[in-house]
Amino acid sequence: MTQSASDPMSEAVKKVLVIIPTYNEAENIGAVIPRVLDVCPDTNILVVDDNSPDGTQKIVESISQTDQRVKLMRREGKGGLGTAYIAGFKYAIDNDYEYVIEMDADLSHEPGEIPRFCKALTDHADLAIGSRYAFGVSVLNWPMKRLLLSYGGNIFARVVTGVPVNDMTSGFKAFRVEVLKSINLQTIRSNGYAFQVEMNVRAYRKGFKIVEVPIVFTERRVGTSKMSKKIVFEGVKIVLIMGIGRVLNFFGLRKH
Ligand SMILES: Nc1nc2c(ncn2[C@@H]2O[C@H](COP(=O)(O)OP(=O)(O)OP(=O)(O)O)[C@@H](O)[C@H]2O)c(=O)[nH]1
Ligand SMILES: [Mg+2]
Repeated sequence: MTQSASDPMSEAVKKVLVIIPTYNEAENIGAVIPRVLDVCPDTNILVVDDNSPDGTQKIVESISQTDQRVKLMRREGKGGLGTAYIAGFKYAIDNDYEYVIEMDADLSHEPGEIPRFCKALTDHADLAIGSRYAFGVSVLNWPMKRLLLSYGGNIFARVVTGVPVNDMTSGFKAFRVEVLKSINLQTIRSNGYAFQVEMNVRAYRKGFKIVEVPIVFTERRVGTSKMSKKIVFEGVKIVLIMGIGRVLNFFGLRKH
């Protein structure tokens, strides 16, 4: 039997890497890894840890010793989400992975959604974004203040950058590796939420096909948030810079 491009079985032949950045996720990482591997036994997982003081690395190390699908990248100190992902993307490119999934460690992202992301890529998307705002709002247990910040920030990012995506800041998404290869990762400016926006803008401006896959996002139950005012300010600044770039492009004053 031949397999068509949209045949879910053909996903099995794709080399998939799930990248999970961690900082102090000892309470979550031991639960999330087996759940991902349960749903997607053929994937590999790369945990990029920034020398978490709570012993996250020890847990990952002990899993990786008995399961070759699990890999640990150790970084010297807290360098931010963006640089952690860029290190993971380089690993994916160097090791010939074809699909690269971004996912948080805190169980806000349901591993059961990963096959839908892979299917979206197999069905010709280049970037599949797990969207909390595709149909109204699908976020559980967030305080109203946090929801308004995220929802408002997404409208701001969408309007200013002109990228037609409802959830620009989602950290649950899947790339074809060609997208990552085509973006000059060294020139990515942002490190917090803006990192997600910047990757989307770069992919969109290069003409890659972006689709949103509706997801339900659940607030973390354990561990602490790394969200800060600094991350929010960085987001506003980077979005405005990208908006200026858009205007310059429109008037032909800058090449991308
Ligand atoms: N390697 C690395 N991972 C990080 C860093 N900051 C955050 N992370 C991880 O990135 C993922 C997302 O961070 P969260 O703190 O959950 O941020 P968030 O999801 O935006 O916010 P909350 O869920 O509300 O806490 C988690 O897996 C974190 O452990 C960092 O500086 N380095
Ligand atoms: Mg989180």
